[in-house]
Amino acid sequence: MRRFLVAFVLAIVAGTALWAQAPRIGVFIPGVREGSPIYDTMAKGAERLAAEISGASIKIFEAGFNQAEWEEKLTSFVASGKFDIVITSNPSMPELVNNVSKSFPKQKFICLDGYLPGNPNVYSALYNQLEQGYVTGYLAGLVSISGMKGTNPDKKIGMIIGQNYPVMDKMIIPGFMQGLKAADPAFQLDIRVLGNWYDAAKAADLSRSLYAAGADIILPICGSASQGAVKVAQETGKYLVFFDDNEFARAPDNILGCAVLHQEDLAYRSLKAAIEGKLPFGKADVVGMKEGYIEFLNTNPAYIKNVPEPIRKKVDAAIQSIKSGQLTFQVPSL
Ligand code: RBF
Repeated sequence: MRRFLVAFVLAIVAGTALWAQAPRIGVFIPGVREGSPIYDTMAKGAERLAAEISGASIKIFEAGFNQAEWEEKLTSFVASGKFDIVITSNPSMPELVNNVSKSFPKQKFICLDGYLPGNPNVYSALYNQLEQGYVTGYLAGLVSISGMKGTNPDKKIGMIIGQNYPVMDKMIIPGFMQGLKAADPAFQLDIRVLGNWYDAAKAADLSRSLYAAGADIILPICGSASQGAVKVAQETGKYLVFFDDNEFARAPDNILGCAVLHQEDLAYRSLKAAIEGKLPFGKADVVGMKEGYIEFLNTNPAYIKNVPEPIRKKVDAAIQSIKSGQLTFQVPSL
């Protein structure tokens, strides 16, 4: 009887786990890990989990900046048959994952920073970047009109983006714009498109031209090219706000605020759930401030030093109304 019970319990445990053997995790980076925190943190989350499971293996593959090659590279990655689960990230990946999934119907995927409901082999999670944009824009607008050192009377804020894509055009930019307008409806957003995610020299040129045109604060969303924006902000005594990661250390006097994505935790938790047989494949989640996956770093010492208290209080109030559900942002169809 006892032996039967043990066997029964073991069978249940094995049945709930997705795989009988130690998990083999594949991390597909559509770009380069270095200099892009959104990819680096995904890889870190996967590494953290793999380190906790005895026998687990992990391979991190960087597909590089040529987007035309990604689908073929993802196909080879999957065709190797070496992975129980493949995790990737960015809003263009769901479509590629969906295509590759048709040829490899046994392969499970996790797609972060993307939205794809309905494929039974894919779990995806999209950040509500309307919220992230709103808080960052609100801060930028309030500082820009504050008259503090480094600002000017022009109601103009700059943005440098790697490229246009639906999440950028329908969520990040509109959210940021809405935040700016909440500070003052007269604000204008001057957006420059870099055309890639690595050219720091060109990002520096675009920053100089934005500051010269009257922007006092820039939001760079351009991967490792943001190094150029950091350099110019420091040279000119102007400001930056950041997405994705805690970037204060890169320019503690020039970075006003960081609205981070907890991508490491999302990668760790979704992989862990997949391995335990608990991840709802086929589902697409939307996560934001309430769920704890978007956070504005309002207690960072650099933020407290750089931003006057009355502005911080207004920003805190905005964060509170988002977290309490008083201020909501409907995710558009992408
Ligand atoms: N963000 C990066 O930081 N580095 C990249 O190399 C990068 N490449 C991207 C490529 C494509 C096709 C798309 C759609 C987005 C890319 N992003 C990249 C942006 C990223 O997904 C995210 O929107 C921003 O980091 C803002 O959170």
